[in-house]
Amino acid sequence: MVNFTRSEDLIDPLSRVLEPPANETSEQRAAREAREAEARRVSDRIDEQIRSEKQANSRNRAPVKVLMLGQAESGKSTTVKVFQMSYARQSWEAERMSWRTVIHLNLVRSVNRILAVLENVPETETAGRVNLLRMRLSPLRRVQRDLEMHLGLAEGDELHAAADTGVFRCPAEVCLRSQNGWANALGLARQKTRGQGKRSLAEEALEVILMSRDDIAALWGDDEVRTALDVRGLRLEDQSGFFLDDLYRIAHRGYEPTDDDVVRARLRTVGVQEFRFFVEIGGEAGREWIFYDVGGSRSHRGVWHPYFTDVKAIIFLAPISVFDEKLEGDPSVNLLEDSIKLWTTVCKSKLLSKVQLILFLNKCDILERKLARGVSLKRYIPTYGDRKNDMPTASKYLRNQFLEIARKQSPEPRTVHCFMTTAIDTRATAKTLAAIRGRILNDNLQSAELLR
Ligand SMILES: Nc1nc2c(ncn2[C@@H]2O[C@H](COP(=O)(O)OP(=O)(O)OP(=O)(O)O)[C@@H](O)[C@H]2O)c(=O)[nH]1
Ligand SMILES: [Mg+2]
Repeated sequence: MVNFTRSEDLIDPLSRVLEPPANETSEQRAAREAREAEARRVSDRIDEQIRSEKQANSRNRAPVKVLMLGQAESGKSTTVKVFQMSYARQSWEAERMSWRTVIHLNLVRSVNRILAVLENVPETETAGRVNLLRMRLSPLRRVQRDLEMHLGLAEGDELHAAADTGVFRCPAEVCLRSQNGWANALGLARQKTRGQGKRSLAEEALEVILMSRDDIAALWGDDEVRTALDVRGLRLEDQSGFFLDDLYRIAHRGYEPTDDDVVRARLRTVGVQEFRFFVEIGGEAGREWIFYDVGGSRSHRGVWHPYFTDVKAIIFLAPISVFDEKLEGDPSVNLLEDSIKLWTTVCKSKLLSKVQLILFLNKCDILERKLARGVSLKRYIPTYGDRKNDMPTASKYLRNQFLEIARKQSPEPRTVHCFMTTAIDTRATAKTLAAIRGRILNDNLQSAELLR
């Protein structure tokens, strides 16, 4: 039994050992005190060492903050997805299924887009076939509406994800808001539209998609339809959220999105979305990375500014395949020009002059396909001159142009790490991110692209 009141009367054997001997001489006492002083010094040194190790550890463990910049559809969110897929596998796996409905909506949108583009095909045999399919596929218009509603969007709106949780209406568009990853935004919307004991709109939509599969296949598989789309400048294969080639795999009750499907799914970001991942593998396990993923369209750029301070690095994405495309809503602006202007602004900024700049010249796969089918770079970029219209020459030229802007416009000499990327190529992007991770962590500013 423990009796606390008697504890003072008891003599602990250890305190006896530690007491100085009763008949100690003055020399013995001096020697003992010297020993004790030395022991104290050693102990203080160890304490100090532990304290500074703790401090260093907490500095090392501070979250790494990265800002993703670039115009709309440049691949910012895609790059964040590949980071999550590579280093925060648990949250990636947990969120994967929430992309199913987005992918089904991406698919249905493609079909409705084809039908809309071919609305006024002149009276030919193809037009007859398309009109028949249009009639048979007309329920997909409602399916698109239902899926958009299921995801918290209004009819005809693009698919969006943005900061904070909830669905809100911003000028001319409805957006999904989530600060805590994709699943939260998408799952939240799903719960909202699911009644008690009823099938969700997404489940009902899938039934209609299943019934329409063969007609969708007939539409997409029709060579003359493809030609008509080509003539009208619609190359769906090069567009975001293209899943028509995977129709039978995706339009399936047991469908579970693969890593590649999630990376290729299109969900537009609005405002600034914050992603927090705890790295699960390697020596850096446990370290938190925070990505600020901004909405890239022009109307959303006003909210970027507060995120310019306090980040360790910026990953700027410029989709170099867009050299022959126009800005949505303002056909007077060439998309590559818009990207170059944005890059110039970022390079010029005094606020960002100390931040590591990483440049992804993205969508190289689409650029390569465009050049291979003869789309002329010179026609859109006269300064390209008579250089070869091939991938190695074009990528070198564009890379030099972007790096030259950084060299000329940066307020002080700085390093830019430049990579030619295809963000949807998950293996290659994971490799690039692995290289970048090390550089960001070590503040290693030495590289071949050192600009002085
Ligand atoms: N073919 C191809 N598609 C890409 C590449 N990078 C991204 N995409 C696709 O392009 C679409 C747009 O990518 P996002 O990552 O959503 O673009 P974003 O920069 O976040 O766009 P906002 O959120 O509107 O600012 C997605 O469907 C991606 O799968 C690429 O290198 N090649
Ligand atoms: Mg985005």
